Amino acid sequence: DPYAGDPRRHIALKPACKKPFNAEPPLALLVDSLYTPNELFYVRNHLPVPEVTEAEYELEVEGKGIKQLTLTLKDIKKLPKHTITCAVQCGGNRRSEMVKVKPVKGLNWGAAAISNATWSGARLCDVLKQAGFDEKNTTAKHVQFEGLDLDPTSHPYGASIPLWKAVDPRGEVLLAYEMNGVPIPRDHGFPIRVIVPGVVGARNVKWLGRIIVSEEESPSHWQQNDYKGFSPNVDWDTVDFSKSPAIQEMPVVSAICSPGDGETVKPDNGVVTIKGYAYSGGGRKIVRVDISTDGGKNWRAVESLNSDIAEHPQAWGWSLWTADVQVPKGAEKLDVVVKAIDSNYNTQPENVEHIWNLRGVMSNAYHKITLNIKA
Ligand code: MTE
Ligand code: MO
Repeated sequence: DPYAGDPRRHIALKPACKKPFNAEPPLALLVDSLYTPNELFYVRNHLPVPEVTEAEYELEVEGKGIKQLTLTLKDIKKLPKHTITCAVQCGGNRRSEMVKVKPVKGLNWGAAAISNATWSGARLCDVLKQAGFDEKNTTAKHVQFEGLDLDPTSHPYGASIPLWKAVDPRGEVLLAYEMNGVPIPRDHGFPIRVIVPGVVGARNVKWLGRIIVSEEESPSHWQQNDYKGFSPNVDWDTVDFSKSPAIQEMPVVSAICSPGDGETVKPDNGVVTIKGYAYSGGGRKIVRVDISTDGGKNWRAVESLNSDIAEHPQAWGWSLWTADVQVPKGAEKLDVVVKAIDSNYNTQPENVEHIWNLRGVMSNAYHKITLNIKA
């Protein structure tokens, strides 16, 4: 069993798949803290977790216009240490809502394939500088990452990001060795993972083994033939993956986490408290979350919106929000709807039908739940 060496996991993580291990925490636990505890952070592995020791760990750095480097963990820790708050979200978060429209290929994620943490490590731009990288002097356009996790044909997990994101210090791409102040747990990339702030989870390569500066995007399956969007009518007979760009920055999204869909709640003095998260890619800050309790006829902004202090265009973390909603006298149910607005004034699409795609990615329609009211 190639998965026999996988780490133990918290019992609260609900697996969507056990081998490879993929799991999300219960939605209600997500809103308990701005920084998701490491043991509850969602896990998305495509392959067995590699066994890497601190002493043996090596990172290869190579490619267009740079000198080849081999770095140990010690070498990486000698570079200036940088800490950021950053959410990581799977491209398939909230996929299960798309599945209700029409089947899609992919893990049946609920709305908790996203979590938020602080990450510390060396900046990728500092590592590239150490390798003699000079932007004026190169035809490179991408930076590729390879994991130390291998598929059955010995190909590593891989992804790439545009060169500008990698070399701009304000892009804050990290080779992270700490998550919420402790060494990164095995499931999340021990001892080094790339954190690409504002960019889809898939490019945040765990167990980083190699960095390649190149003219081409990563040739990996996950860059080329996965994690791309399509029109609702494109099916598996007509799809051409070469025609769509790979997802990088994610669109604005929000979700109601507590209470859960279909729950029966007892108002306290006629009030029910509703909590959730909101997030946007590309460092766009959440500026407002709108809530409706009558299925979208009337809206108001939630009164409490919390995030770390980072501002657009470096707001890499998520926001948690709380709304105290008044339950009309005699109401038996509430149709709660939320949508978030980011600092570019982008908002979410109303209907999931209109954004359905065969891989079930970027499922960011208005989030809707129904609550039953106990008199
Ligand atoms: N990196 C490696 N090496 N192998 C993987 O399977 N999965 C990616 C990304 N990095 C993956 C990886 C995907 S699709 C996501 S959504 C995130 O890691 C999940 O990160 P997490 O498990 O820390 O939440
Ligand atoms: Mo993912």
